[in-house]
Amino acid sequence: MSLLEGKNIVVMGVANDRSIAWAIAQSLASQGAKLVFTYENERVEERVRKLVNTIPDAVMLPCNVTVDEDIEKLAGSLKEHFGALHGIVHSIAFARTEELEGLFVNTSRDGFALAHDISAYSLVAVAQKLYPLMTEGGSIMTMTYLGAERAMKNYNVMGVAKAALEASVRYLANDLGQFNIRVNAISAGPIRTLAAKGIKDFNSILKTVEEKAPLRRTTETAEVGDTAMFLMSNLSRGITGEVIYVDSGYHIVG
Ligand code: 0WD
Repeated sequence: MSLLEGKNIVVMGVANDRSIAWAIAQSLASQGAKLVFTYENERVEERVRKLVNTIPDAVMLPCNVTVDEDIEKLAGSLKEHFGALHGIVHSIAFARTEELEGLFVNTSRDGFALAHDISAYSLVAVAQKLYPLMTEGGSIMTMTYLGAERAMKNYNVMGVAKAALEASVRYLANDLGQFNIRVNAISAGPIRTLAAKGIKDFNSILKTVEEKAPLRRTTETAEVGDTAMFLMSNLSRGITGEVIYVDSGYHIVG
């Protein structure tokens, strides 16, 4: 039995084959979901195309989440392509490298705004424009990190943006529940991806997890992928407004 047979899902945030969104896509495809991928711009287009071509019937559409018209166009294209939409995977974040080291107190006004726009508001913008396509109910998920709840070294403005993202998940869940649309986040342990390259001392963060996490190992993208698949499926039908940890249990001890 395929858990996602007949489900149409848009996956946002594949930058390369290490992206968490790519592992999520693999899990979703393995359960029979029909996928549309969005990519930020021409810079990543060819790299993403090579990946997307390995998934039968998958389609690619451009969408920079800071541009409202891009999201509106995406809504139109998804309606044409799918008719009804059942799932949204939001796996997007950005902050300037110089704001991801040193003291949080030095965060600039525009750096703060940029990080919040791309990493938190974009979920609201995407949900706003796409939920009308979820006429048969749906599941929306995003990616967060423990730095939303704790002051963690170097995570800085991204931690504050993730706190806004997690609060947005709760408000969106409360708004959209009446349409049988669920909204959740996965809080992943640290994983070496392009985005993680921006975080200073990332190696020592990984080492601490290996030493202290109950499972004594770091998180693999496939583990996040399988939890995302659960969240997109009917198995999670009673769960909304939740943050689910896929972090080898680190948050209970760290
Ligand atoms: O340790 C980690 N890697 C963790 C990541 C632990 C816990 C959570 N996360 C989160 C990230 O904060 C992010 O929300 O998971 C999500 C995915 O991150 P990732 O897979 O680690 O990173 P990456 O492969 O870089 O994907 C993020 C992508 C961007 O990549 P680059 O590196 O090119 O900025 O988000 C996309 C872009 O593809 N992105 C955008 N997409 C559309 N419009 C935009 C934008 N304006 N900006 C960034």
